[in-house]
Amino acid sequence: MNRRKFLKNTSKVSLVGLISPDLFESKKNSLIFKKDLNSIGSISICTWNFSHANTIAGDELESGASALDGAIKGASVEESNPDNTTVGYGGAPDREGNVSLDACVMNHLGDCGSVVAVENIKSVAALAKDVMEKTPHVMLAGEGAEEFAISQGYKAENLLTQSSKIEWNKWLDKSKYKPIINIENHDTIGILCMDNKNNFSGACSTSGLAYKMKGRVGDSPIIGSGLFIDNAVGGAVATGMGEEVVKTVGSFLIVELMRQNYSPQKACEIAIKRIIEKEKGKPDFQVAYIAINKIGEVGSYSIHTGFSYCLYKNKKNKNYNSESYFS
Ligand code: SD4
Repeated sequence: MNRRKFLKNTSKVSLVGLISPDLFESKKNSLIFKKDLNSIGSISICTWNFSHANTIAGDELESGASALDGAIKGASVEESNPDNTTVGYGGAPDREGNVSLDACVMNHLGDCGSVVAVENIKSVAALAKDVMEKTPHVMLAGEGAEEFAISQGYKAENLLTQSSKIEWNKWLDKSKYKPIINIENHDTIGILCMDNKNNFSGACSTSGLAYKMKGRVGDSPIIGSGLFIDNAVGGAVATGMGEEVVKTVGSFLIVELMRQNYSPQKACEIAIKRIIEKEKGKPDFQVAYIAINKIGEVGSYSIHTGFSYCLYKNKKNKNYNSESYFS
């Protein structure tokens, strides 16, 4: 990021409460960086208490990996985790018992890739990167995405674990279609990384709603909704009820707010309030966002309590409870 340009932009609005005093000081009406951007170091932030995934991503960045490779490495931990029933292998299936996955990635150049409703391939964040880098397209869906994966050497495997099958069979007893994401049933991994060149990338990977309609796709693979990166500003990623994130283009909104010098925290709060205003009441679904800006500040906010995120900074990972609109 061009430092002069950033400072010029930041001086256009009142900065009270928006920009961290740790990083800037005010001298003769102009803002001076207290720190060099290089001293910020590698940062990884991810949804939920995926400490292992976030530590793997952070360590990867520390060893010199690009932000994109760090984010994909982190996402792949949860994609391979059979106990995470909202991502990858072991993800809850649709109503008919098919596990179908959605993912996207976006890099510091503003390039992006996405795969939707993919079956039998677990590493969908990496697959989204391959769509971005090896095809002239942004998004591949369903069988086409799976065929592309096989052509790239990905292994086809059954993603329905025994325990996910048991849970699905229990659901089939009543098979009540209530497509809702609340605090108990979501665990999508959204991860934002800043590497040692101060470049950003992100990844978002999910199996979506448990027992969804066949073909249903949420926000997670939709650039601007589930994830958005602008290297001059920062990035944001979402988890929760995807339909509501799509309707408000949440991640793009947050990045645009940060462009106007709102802090990541404030930007996440405004994006959540946008959903609440639209709902005119207390929604029974959960949505949560995390965000990071160019100077390494992070934010997170959710509709309801229960959301947490991991932050890897200075070679250490920590899990934090997010603030929420309703307590
Ligand atoms: C979706 N946003 O498909 C995803 C689900 C999610 O944790 O975040 N689950 O709507």
